[in-house]
Amino acid sequence: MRIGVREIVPIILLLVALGIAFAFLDPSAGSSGNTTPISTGGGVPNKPTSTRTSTATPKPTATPTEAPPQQLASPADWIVKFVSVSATGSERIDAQVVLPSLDFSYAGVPFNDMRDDAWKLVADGVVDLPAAGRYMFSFEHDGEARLLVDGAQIAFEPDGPAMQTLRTVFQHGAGSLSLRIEVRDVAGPLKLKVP
Ligand SMILES: [Ca+2]
Repeated sequence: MRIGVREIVPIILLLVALGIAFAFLDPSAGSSGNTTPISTGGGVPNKPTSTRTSTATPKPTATPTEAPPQQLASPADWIVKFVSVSATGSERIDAQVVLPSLDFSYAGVPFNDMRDDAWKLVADGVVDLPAAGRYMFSFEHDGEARLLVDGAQIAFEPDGPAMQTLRTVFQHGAGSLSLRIEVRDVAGPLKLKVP
């Protein structure tokens, strides 16, 4: 069977028509199409994609989590105890005083009836936190130092040859926070300062 021009021309026309129809019907071909209506149609499904990009920005939410900790406010009052510690570890409160700030420096004993390198300062304060978060607290000390929050020890620093800064960061909920600083005289002077 011979295929003549009369048969080929309708076939080509049919193929061209099918090709044009396919280009309009297939949305995936729209991006490659040059006609205006198709490129406009292709632009519409792009918008949800860009919306997803903006929706997928919980990064600002993640940034506050990594924000620097807040400086813990100092308690309005400190209850300071001078505590004798015996060789067996038993403790006796020799004096107690309420002070607005802490700045101590003792080359020897604070009272004559106490023994050198056998006593400690215990300072208690309460801070009311307006919000939960990460808080930073630091104090300077010479002597063996501990920091307790709500009765639990969260930081310890042994005695050193000079004044040191014990710095700690911790998480705490809103509300009342009990702070306790302990500095024990183990050798040399005892110093404590809360900036
Ligand atoms: Ca000492």
